[in-house]
Amino acid sequence: MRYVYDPRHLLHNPATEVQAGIPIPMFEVPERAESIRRALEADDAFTTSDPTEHGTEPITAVHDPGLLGYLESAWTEWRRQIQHAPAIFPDTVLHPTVREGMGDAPVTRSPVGAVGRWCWDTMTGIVQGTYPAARAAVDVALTTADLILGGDRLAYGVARPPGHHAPRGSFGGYCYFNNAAITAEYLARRTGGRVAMLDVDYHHGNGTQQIFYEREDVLYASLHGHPDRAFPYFVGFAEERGAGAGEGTTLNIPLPAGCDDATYVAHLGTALDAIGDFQAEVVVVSLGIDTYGQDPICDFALTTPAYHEVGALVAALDCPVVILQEGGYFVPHLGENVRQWLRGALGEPLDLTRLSPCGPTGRSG
Ligand code: OKP
Ligand code: ZN
Repeated sequence: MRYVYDPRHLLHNPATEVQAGIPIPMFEVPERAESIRRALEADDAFTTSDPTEHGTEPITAVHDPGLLGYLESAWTEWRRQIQHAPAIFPDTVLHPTVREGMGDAPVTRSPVGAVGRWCWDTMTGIVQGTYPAARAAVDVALTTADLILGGDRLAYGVARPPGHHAPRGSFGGYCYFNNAAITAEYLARRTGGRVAMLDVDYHHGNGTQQIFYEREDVLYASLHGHPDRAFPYFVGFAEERGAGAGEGTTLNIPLPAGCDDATYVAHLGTALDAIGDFQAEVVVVSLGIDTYGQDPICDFALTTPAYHEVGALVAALDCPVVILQEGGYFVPHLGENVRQWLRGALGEPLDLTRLSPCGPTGRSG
């Protein structure tokens, strides 16, 4: 299997995120993608490819051009006025009720106001290298799609920063551009056919759901921690099934805490049946490994063999598959779990010999 990797992800490295008002070390760290790269490099079943530049057109096919423009100039504008803050975070967010009944807010000239206009949480900081890294992640994703358009049946992209929380017109949830949604739109246009998206990250991909909510030709199916208890809290309920022409093309499967391998695979069957019935030209997988039992910020109980099985079940759809990285925060086993998922998809045997035993947190390296 070919996979696409770009070292520019290393440029995106905010030191902290703010959770429940408390600044803590960032969970979404550069070492995540490095751990994946190393695991794949050490296995002959995988060969690396460099991304190619795809420009901004595929991004604005999905996102508000204002979001692209903001992210492009955010660091320079912030630095011009604010020298003491190491990363850009909002302190005042454009909550929808603030201007209820009063129309849109004028464009703000304040860099602190601007980030509150485009960002909806306190966990998605911007540093100098965030924009080039986020652009590189989109190129990684689109180049992975190109491998499929060129005839490969399976291809994987080490997309970092991740993307599935970014809606059309804002960013959040460690995500800036929605790599998977941009890729699905690109594939829909190139093939002229239907695209199915399977989101197996622990978190609901609210951005992807929002972008395709009214689309008949793009199916979004997600298994995730129930939003009653899990980020992103406000989206991802089973009752959300799409709207307008897209009625029935959104499938949410929210799951309880402690979800184990057997429970997960049983529910995956529901999503795979829907994807099979949809008769897509291509499947785009948002691959999160934060469903892992040792993940430091999530509450599922999956083990490594489950990833191998899930990869095999997705490949059994017998449809070309673009696999793009989203989350996964237990860094010591992240690369190995991704490798097993992809080996399952390839029909290669499960290989647990490279999983080192290690401590209880994702921070140990
Ligand atoms: C990105 B991806 C809320 C904590 C949630 C942000 C999680 C972003 C996950 N109290 N933190 O889907 O893995
Ligand atoms: Zn996640």
